[in-house]
Amino acid sequence: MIVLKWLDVSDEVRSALAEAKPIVALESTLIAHGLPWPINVETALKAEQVVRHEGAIPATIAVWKGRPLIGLNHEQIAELAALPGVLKASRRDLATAIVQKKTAATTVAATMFLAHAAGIGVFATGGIGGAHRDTVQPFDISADLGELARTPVLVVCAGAKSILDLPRTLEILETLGVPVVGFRTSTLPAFYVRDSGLSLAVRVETAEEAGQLFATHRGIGGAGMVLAQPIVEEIVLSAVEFDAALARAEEEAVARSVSGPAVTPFLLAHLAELTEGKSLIANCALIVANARLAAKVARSMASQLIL
Ligand code: PSU
Ligand code: MN
Repeated sequence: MIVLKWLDVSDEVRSALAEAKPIVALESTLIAHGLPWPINVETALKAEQVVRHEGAIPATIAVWKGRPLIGLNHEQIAELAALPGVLKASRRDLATAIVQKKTAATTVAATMFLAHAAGIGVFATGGIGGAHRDTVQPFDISADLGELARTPVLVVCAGAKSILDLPRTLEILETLGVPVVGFRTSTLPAFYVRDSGLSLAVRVETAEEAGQLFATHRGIGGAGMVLAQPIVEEIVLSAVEFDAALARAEEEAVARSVSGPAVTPFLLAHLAELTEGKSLIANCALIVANARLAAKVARSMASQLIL
């Protein structure tokens, strides 16, 4: 393994890397900004637990007091979850967090970047960022998309929230050469909602197939790939219920001129209020389910020698 001077790797993750054990990276923006306390810490620990249960090693990633850290311990996760005003670091913010010795939660983009720097190829989250709707945030396109175009990490998620402009997000991913693979679905899942109605070019039925596809994409010089798994049926929000809540949250965001990295956390917090917590239950369940699937894919990749 390459040991980088600017990157700390926990002992457990370090030995898992050395022994080529399956590892799943987990992000921290959803802990610090995506979910409220204490649901955030419970969800983060549950995600780690299911990864272990599937026989892989979890590596929750953040910047800890100015040091990018691969593999936060439970105390650090709990501290991050309760810390007010944590920086939300995308890729552009990592150097700032290091220089200013800040503790920062990492987005999908920053987590992919750090996971790859440490030698980890599989990553689970709730939803990726994307292109925001023109009515709310024109020109706001998440750095997650650009990172997927250049960093060879598999991102297991429940698609993206329909707070985003999903058709545009999917088009951008296509332009950037990022495969978006449906896990037992032929359409893009939309986070709380199982089906966005947008067709995907490829679907797989098993974790092994997903692992083989990603290994091949990477092996031929491709970069990131999205594996999108729909939320389980029992806790899905109805599209009508969700759309109404979203419309109100968006109006609020426009009225208060919320912009930049604050947009997603603002919309999420308002959705939770407007759906009386239902969006939160759904959010946690899908994060845990994605962690489980990512662990299965990581395990299958560790046991196969593809390309
Ligand atoms: N989508 C969610 N919940 C989240 C995020 C996205 O449903 O918490 C977080 C992820 O960390 C993602 C980031 O990478 O928001 C995207 O932020 P931005 O649009 O500012 O790039
Ligand atoms: Mn943005």
